[in-house]
Amino acid sequence: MYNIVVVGASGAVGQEILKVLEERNFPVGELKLCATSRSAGKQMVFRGRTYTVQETSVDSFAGMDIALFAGGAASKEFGPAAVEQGCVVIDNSSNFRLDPSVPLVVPEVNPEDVKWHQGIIANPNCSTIIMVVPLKAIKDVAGIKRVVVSTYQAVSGAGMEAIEELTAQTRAVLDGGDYPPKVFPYQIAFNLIPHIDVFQEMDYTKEEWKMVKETRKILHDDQLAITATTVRVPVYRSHSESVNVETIEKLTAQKAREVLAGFPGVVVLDNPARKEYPMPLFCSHRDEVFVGRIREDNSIERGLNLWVVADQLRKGAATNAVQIAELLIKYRCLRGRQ
Ligand code: 2RA
Repeated sequence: MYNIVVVGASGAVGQEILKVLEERNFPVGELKLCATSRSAGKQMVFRGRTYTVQETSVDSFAGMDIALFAGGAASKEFGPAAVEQGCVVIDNSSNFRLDPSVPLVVPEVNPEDVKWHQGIIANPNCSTIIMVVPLKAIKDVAGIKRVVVSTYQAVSGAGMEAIEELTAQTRAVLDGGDYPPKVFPYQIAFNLIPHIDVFQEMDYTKEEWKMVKETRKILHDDQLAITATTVRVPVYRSHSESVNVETIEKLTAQKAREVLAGFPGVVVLDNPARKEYPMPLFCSHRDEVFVGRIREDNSIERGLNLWVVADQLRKGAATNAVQIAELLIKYRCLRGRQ
């Protein structure tokens, strides 16, 4: 059994981490739930037992094996203390993702990278995870020259308050009223916002650069040509992505379907005649990445179009983090016990 601390336990991702640990029957010994002072005192249930959320401090990690950080600034503040006290940190924030001494891991794609961790392993951004799983399947058989991706990201990617904002705003608009945006820069109800996170170089957003830089690191290909446009949509849960892939070798749509269907963690849902394709409503609360609308690109010789959907709170965050924890056990690379 392994002692686990979840930091940010009461947030959207933290709650999902607890569910995933329970569902996957993770061998949890002692469990500690931590968060900011705002959420301290809150009660949460795990395997039928009630736990009280404690305020995270540098002393939260003694005797623990794995610290799962759900996101935000906490890993910057407490990650080093957790490592010092013998934990392996699995961090869902962007704080360490591009640090060359920190592995960035998607278990179906680069599991072996877990082995060279020095105390911290980063969980990639949700939209990156969802895309790299099918990309890896294609890369293995045909190589990849270039990727063009556009995302349709659910509001829950921006946290609990964003979910509430969509609900309250939709009601207000339907009732002819007004609900000024707090989380998003504009009204999200009945709208799309092509702006996730802050604007950075070349007028791309940070979310768009994450998809570029993290994908190159996970696929071990610094030269990969990849460009992204990320968009927030008024959907509660599950991110969707239109992915155009230019391959090095020709890959027919039929062969791509077979390759994707045989890849771990992927479900192919692709039957136009029967109106079968992935949609957020039907892919939520699942751990797989769903791929459909698989077509040969009509405009180039070796290209494919894919429509990819996955629950970004599960595979895009909590499930991926718990899978990394499972790899730590499988590869015997926890720090306190070998
Ligand atoms: C979002 N990618 O959907 C972010 C969450 N990590 O806003």
